[in-house]
Amino acid sequence: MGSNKPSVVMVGLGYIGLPTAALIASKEIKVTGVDIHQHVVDTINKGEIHIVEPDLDGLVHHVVKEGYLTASTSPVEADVYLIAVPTPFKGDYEPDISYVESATRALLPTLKEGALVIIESTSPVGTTEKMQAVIEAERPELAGKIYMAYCPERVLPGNVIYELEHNDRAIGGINTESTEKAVEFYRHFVKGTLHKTNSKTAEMCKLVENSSRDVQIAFANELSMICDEAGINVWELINLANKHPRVNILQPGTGVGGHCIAVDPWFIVSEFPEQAKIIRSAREINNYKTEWAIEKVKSTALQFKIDNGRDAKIACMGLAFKPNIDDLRESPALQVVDTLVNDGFNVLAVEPNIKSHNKYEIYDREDAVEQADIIVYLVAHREFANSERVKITLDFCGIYK
Ligand code: SAJ
Repeated sequence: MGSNKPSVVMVGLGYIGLPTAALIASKEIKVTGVDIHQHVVDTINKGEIHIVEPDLDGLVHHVVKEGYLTASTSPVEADVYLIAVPTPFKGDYEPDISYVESATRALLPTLKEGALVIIESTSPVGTTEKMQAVIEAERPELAGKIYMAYCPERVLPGNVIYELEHNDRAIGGINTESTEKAVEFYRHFVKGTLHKTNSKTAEMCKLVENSSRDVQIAFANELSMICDEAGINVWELINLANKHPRVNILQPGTGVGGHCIAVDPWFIVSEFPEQAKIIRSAREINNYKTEWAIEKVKSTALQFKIDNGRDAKIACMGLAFKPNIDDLRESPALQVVDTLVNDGFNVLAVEPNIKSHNKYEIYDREDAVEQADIIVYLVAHREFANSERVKITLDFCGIYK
């Protein structure tokens, strides 16, 4: 790596790439951030940001002003290359690694002997070795002369800056030299413990972390539907069961949203369909929980109409994919509202973390409660805590636990 401060290229300036690039740059390491979107590059070069994440704006402003972070649409020569681009899935739940491959190909002209290439994007098992093969096919003279490793991010949206620096990391090289090189690099900016492994194990580790959470949430969601049939308060039940020293059940909700936990398990299922039975069921249960909630709201509204001779006004409390954030992407709560509205129900949307929405008028909490006939709690935002149980209430997220 030459001098003890390497030069760095970060490919992908999204929710992970930008905070990581900024954190590295804050250690007085020169970072070139690369993104295919010109407006992202322009925004960052002005010292501004294009995503919502606490404390990120100040950090980016500082490192751009000090000259440690610059953004560009194409990579430059560097000692270390990091890849943090999206890996979505295709329609049939098959992982799509085309962005990782394009990012790898974009590096090809600038790669030199001794460079270290690290993939951080969530990836199916074997991706790092596949990208090694891509590099060696296009630049055969570099075969065996560059280092490659996989190191997944595991930060929680909303707490990214802190977790980037303090979480432990699993670092897996294509060989032990690569692992060592990558560990040496992360030591510049990570305070958590750096655990050494191989690339395939590190790739699987990321998928397993999110699948584990998905399976645990599915257990809670399954319990909530069983308890509804049995006439048992699931929140009280879980609270009591968790008094056992070796039981720790998570919380049921409207379903599992966000762009990680609802996606990553499919990478395992699609590669290992015969073996991944619990992982697949968990995905299905968590998706079904949202459908189940929608049916509950609809049948309650239809009963209201039978009893009162008019359509119910339904206050939907929360649109975000989890409590106390403003992120509506892949949100089960939004799916409930979208379906109810599409099916002709009369909905008042409440989301204290956003001011406006392109499709829905956002109601003030008190106004919605006053106007509504049915109140549906979809996300346990702190603003909804201690709400009184008035009118007809459906609680999918434990407001009244
Ligand atoms: N949820 C429940 N019940 C629970 C906990 C969560 O229904 O008891 C729901 C949430 O409401 C939300 C979804 O699950 O809809 C996911 O929320 P989350 O807070 O569990 O996770 P994310 O998606 O914000 O972030 C996860 C984290 N992974 C793990 O905790 C194993 C984070 O550390 C990862 O870095 C991130 O995915 C990622 O980028 O992969």
